[in-house]
Amino acid sequence: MSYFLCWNSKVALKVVNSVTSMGAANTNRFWSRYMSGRAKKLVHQYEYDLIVLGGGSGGLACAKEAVVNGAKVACLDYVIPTPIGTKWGIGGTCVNVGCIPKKLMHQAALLGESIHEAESYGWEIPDSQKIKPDWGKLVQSVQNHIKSVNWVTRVDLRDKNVEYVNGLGSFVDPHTISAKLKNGSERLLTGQNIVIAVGGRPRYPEIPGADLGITSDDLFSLDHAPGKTLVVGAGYIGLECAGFLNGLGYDATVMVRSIVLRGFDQQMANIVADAMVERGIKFLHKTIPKVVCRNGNGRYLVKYYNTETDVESSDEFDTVLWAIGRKGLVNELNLSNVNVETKADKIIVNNAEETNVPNIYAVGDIIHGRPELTPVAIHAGRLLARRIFAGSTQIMDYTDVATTVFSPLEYACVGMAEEDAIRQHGEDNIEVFHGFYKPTEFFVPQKSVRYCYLKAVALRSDDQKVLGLHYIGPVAGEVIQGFAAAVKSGLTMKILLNTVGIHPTTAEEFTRLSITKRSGLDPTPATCCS
Ligand code: FAD
Ligand code: NA7
Repeated sequence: MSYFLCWNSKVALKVVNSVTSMGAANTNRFWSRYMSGRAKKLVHQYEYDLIVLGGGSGGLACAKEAVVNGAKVACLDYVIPTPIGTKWGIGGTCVNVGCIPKKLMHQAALLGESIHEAESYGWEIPDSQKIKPDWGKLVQSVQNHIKSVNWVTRVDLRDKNVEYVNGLGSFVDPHTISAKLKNGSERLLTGQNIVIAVGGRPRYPEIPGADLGITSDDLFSLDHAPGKTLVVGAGYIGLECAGFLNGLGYDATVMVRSIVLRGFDQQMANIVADAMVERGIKFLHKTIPKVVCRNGNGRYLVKYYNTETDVESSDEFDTVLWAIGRKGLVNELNLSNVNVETKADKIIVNNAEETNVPNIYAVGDIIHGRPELTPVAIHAGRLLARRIFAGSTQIMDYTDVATTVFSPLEYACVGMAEEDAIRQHGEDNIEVFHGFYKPTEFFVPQKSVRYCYLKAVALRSDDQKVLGLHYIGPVAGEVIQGFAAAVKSGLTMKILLNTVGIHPTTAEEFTRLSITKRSGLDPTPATCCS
């Protein structure tokens, strides 16, 4: 019994209660099975019940939840500076160089648009044509917010009794972590359980002059205005960065290697790109960079190659931004000391986020084959802590995760892309309801409604279960979040079309979807209320 009493009292109580209600033979069988399995993980023969490597979205959520469930926890976080020396505080990618600064810059760009729209609504704005953003001031405001979040995060960890170690963690053995501290010294920590939540960092291409470009890790704290910018990569991050740079008044070009927004519904992806072109963002399709070099005038000359036409061209830019995907930070972990299996710079886990080594787990961007999103990392981290320390059996459900691309005209979706639904169920078994729509607030300033479009991908069977919802338009994330809960609850077209809308909103358009693609009818409405 003393074996059990030394760990988390809540778990101990549950186990002891269930054991005392068994017969003797069953009890012995229970002990041996339990000891060789989960209970073994909770013995206090190490300094910590849990060591978390990485103080980002997933790591912090897991560490804090573990403490709530009685564990003694240390969380290591360390940021390796970018090639141009940018570094940041605790909180990980989302807070420092991801979602948060991105959303703030997106908002700054939208506000610029709103200033001009405001005139048409009667606001008197002196010299509105001369309005331009102050990049330095914007960066300062964004960084001030980030610093305040860093500070609150540290206080929160202290209040919750998570020991924060500002050190780069690597494995010595499955229960021992070496932390390389800022002053160059090393500290060894031992833990019963280890969670790897080290996330990823942007990739650089393997071309001459790649080091002359920056990445999203540098952009949000750049000490000078980016000017004319080439964004290489047409994924989520590339489009978002090009979008807000253009909105802030900088010339932006997106270089697309193959397709735009791989992994997303391609009809929607192309509408997003068309809407960006309408705003003046340039796209170099089927193009790859060859070399970047410094020009005498302080700008960068980029030579690039069109893989379809075999034509090589070049142009000068003030900034080259690599947005060609992210690499999991496995190299620094010394995984060879513990033989944790990896694939393409990511860690392989099963559906319970367990690696092939029994006491080592992984969550967040570092795991292979899962969405790289903050709420995914947070939810998975929390559930993992509950499974390790509170006897929970709930596993993370990675299906129907909603997301938003914060392109100038935003795109949000939940569930399946149309092409994936067709691939999985066959074209004859899928019904796609779609429509263009006209946001009321776009009429007065005569904003383009050309690309405001939405669709529902459903099964064609009787109840027409909704497989995916896709929306391009204002405040897309806010629109889709609630529908995501409905999709997760088994939404059907019948329920959706029986839902009374809120007028006048853009979200209500989902409740008015009446035209199917199969019908061939024109999905363009005559008025805002048709
Ligand atoms: P991270 O947040 O990356 O945290 C890992 C931490 O571990 C980092 O602090 C890292 O420095 C540290 N670390 C690494 N190695 C070690 C080590 N060996 N020892 C100690 N510490 C280590 N997601 C959304 O949901 N919505 C968005 O709008 C969104 N926008 C994004 C915009 C951009 C530009 C980027 C880059 C990402 C965006 N994301 C967005 C993705 C989101 O930021 C990530 O999915 C999320 O941060 C992943 O969390 P994580 O805990 O797995 O890793
Ligand atoms: P993504 O979504 O992987 O997109 C990377 C983009 O970069 C994509 O368009 C790629 O084209 C392109 N790419 C990749 N390698 C190269 C090279 N070498 N040269 C030119 N273009 C290249 O990554 P993101 O960084 O946008 O987003 C990652 C996640 O972070 C995202 O899921 C969010 O959740 C947050 P391809 O389609 O492969 O031809």
